[in-house]
Amino acid sequence: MQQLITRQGEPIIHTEPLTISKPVPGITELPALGMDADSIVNDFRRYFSHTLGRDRMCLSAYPVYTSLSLSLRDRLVERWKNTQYAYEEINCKRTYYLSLEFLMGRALGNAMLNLEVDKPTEEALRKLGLVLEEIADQEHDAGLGNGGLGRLAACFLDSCATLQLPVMGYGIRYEYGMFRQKIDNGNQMEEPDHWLRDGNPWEIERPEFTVRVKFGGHSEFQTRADGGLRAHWVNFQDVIAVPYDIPVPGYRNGTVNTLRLWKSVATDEFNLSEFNAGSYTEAVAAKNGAENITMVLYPNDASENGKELRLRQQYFLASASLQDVLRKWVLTHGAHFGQFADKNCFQLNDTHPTCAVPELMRLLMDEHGLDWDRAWDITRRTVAYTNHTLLPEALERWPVSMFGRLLPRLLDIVHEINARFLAEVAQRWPGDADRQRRMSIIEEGGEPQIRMAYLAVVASASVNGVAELHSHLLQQHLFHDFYELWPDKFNNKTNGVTPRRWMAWSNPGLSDLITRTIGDGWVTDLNRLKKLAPHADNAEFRAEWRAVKQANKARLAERVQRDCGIIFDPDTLFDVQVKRIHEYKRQLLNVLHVIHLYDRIKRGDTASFLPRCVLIGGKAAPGYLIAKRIIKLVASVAKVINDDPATQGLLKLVFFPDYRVSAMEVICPGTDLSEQISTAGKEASGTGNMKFMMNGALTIGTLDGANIEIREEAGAENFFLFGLSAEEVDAARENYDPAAIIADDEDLRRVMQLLESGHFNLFEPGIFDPIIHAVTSPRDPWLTAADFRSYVDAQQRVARAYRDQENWTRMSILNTAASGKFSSDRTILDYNRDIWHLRQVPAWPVK
Ligand code: 26Q
Repeated sequence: MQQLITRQGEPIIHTEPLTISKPVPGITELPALGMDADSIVNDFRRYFSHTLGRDRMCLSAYPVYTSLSLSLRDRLVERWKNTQYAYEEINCKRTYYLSLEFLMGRALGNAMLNLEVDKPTEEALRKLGLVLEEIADQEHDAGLGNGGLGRLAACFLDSCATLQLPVMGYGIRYEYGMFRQKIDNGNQMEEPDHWLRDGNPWEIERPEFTVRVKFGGHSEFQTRADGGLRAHWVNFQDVIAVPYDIPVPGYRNGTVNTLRLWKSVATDEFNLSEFNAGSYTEAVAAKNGAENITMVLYPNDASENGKELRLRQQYFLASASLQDVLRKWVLTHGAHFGQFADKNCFQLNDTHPTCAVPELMRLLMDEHGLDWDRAWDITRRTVAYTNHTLLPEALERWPVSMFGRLLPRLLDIVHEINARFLAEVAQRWPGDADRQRRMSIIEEGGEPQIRMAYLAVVASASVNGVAELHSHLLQQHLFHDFYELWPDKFNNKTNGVTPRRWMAWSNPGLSDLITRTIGDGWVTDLNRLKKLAPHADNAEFRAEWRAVKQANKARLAERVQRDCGIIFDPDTLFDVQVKRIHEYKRQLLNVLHVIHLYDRIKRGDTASFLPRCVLIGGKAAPGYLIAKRIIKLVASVAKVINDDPATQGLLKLVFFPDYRVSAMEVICPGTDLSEQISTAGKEASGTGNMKFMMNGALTIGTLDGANIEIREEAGAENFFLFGLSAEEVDAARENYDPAAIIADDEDLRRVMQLLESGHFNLFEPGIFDPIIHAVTSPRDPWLTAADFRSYVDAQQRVARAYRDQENWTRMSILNTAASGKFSSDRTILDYNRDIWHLRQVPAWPVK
């Protein structure tokens, strides 16, 4: 990477904000804004005509979207201030959710719903002669995340605001979010997602809270008056972090919390030596080095290890956020840190922000003068860590050499943490050198590496997994040594999703029916959905439930026709798998089943054939070649099936391009069957599984992640279970023989023969060989062949069940009724009860 441009000690040119000498309360005094249609119309007109300067001839829809968004944002800002005043007034404890990803999706509909101006806004648009769907469709998804982990952070923010908890999100304002996926001849093509190009009406820049983040240089030590050492980070290069705030409204409760995203900017300083040497353009061009830190989201959902720019992003987020928190602390408490740990908590969303551990130590010691023991006590009491994966290839490690070059002072601190920790291990298990080696934060042997997960565990007051099985496996395998040392640190927090976006907003038909039946309390108390269960026996209610699903399927079918050019018949079973493309998630198993159905049709075995439409969607990491080949396979099989007259009315398959949050809002309500078919023990939780369940889809799934809890809640009779358990998976690997399994199973044999014959790739011979090889290899980690028979049998049970529409509808209702546990409100209340211990603080009313 380019050298960053500033050097310590060089002149600073206007980076310090101008301030007014004292507060001027009068400048914020305004009457409360009306929440009725006419007030919204007025504000809309002013923004459109005056602020944006558009006239009646304007035919572009984006300024219309912007004007409406700014009108609603004003109403959020009123409540935002009153929320912050309430928090400041009582000086409450706060939690900071640190995450490299916040997959927020669109904000307009969410603001309408949570502010309770959905009806007035629709009326306002009617008066203006505008159509909501068209305007809402203008908004670029805020795609600042890869998948589950990023969307979880977004659902958590919604729940925290709804529960009136003082929680703030800290993240990165990527210039380019998750790439847009185009499918060209079945191949994934990535296009940059320049989501900010047309402006983002939901963000407010706060240059007054700019901070500096240092990189490079080295440490020097000075003896303090008390004889201790004080470290100085010298010869660094620095980058400016500018915060942008995004309002996060709670559900109809006056609370608006904050998501603060950092953008990196070069300092205004120039490298004067280069400047004076006449290298003006080089000095200016070097700004790129600083500005590219927040340029682009890494599009891998399993870590792409060792990329220096990624480490820069991680430290940039951690340092800027901690400096921001400490600035606020010093403002009200001065240099007294005695209460700090009682008032602050940092929740790490996976290991990605784990630089926060040594950075908090550094700031407390080097900038605020605390000694090691006090700083360590504060760190260990304030930091908590959530793990999201067991896959060894996804565990973050940084080469000590790179870490030390970029963050020399932090490496000193990591070494010291490790030395003290290993002394503790030696105390507990004297002479157990192997255990010391196993548990060391620094992995030796070969290039020494920092194990970020171990650093997070050692420094945290709490370590949690994201579903019962996952947390259990963390304790028994990945962190077993640590669990023996500190059993009380470990706990489970089963994931959840917000029912506001995933039911109330995206499925208004179902929401209305539910509200008419059991009242509207379910939106913030999802366990009330249990009251739907008795209505499953009511034929009239079932008919209404079915009509809603039918309308949602019609909406999804329209979308499939628009985006894939294929006609889905809403009278068939809609069978859906949408998630990142990954071998462990086994989209391949799904395709093998579809090929099997096609084979049945071709050989005339259609006597009891249930017509179905299969939709598969998701993005592959750009460098994950086998995942991209799986997409190609789906597209190729789809082409053969959809073009073959024999499948007419029986079978369709599509690969749905550019799967994202706003697409899920249409897909989820229109789904009958939710595919959750990962190799057991590999999917930490899954959260799409929960969204489908709430919307009345039935699940076909393995005993993996939160599927286990979904089945427990729904009842085994309302869930299509198949496949090996996590324990059986481990045992099966011993002498796994896929060739024998294929030879013994006529259906699988015929499927593999079709694949091997090149039937789906007539003009591209050999392209699926890597896939065939993966399935037939005795070393296939995902045991695809092992679960094929059991999966096909479960799909047969699905088909039988679906043919009995009355009973299917019953099961659908019972799934929704049992989905209360999977509200992120429940998850957040669990985090708060066991880890954060925050008070719920109502916002000041808007008067
Ligand atoms: C790390 C380093 C470098 C580049 C990228 C990454 C990286 C980025 C994102 C690693 C992992 C992720 C995302 C992981 C993720 O989404 N995990 C999912 O988290 C969900 C929420 O807990 C779970 O439901 C899923 O089971 C889990 O796969």
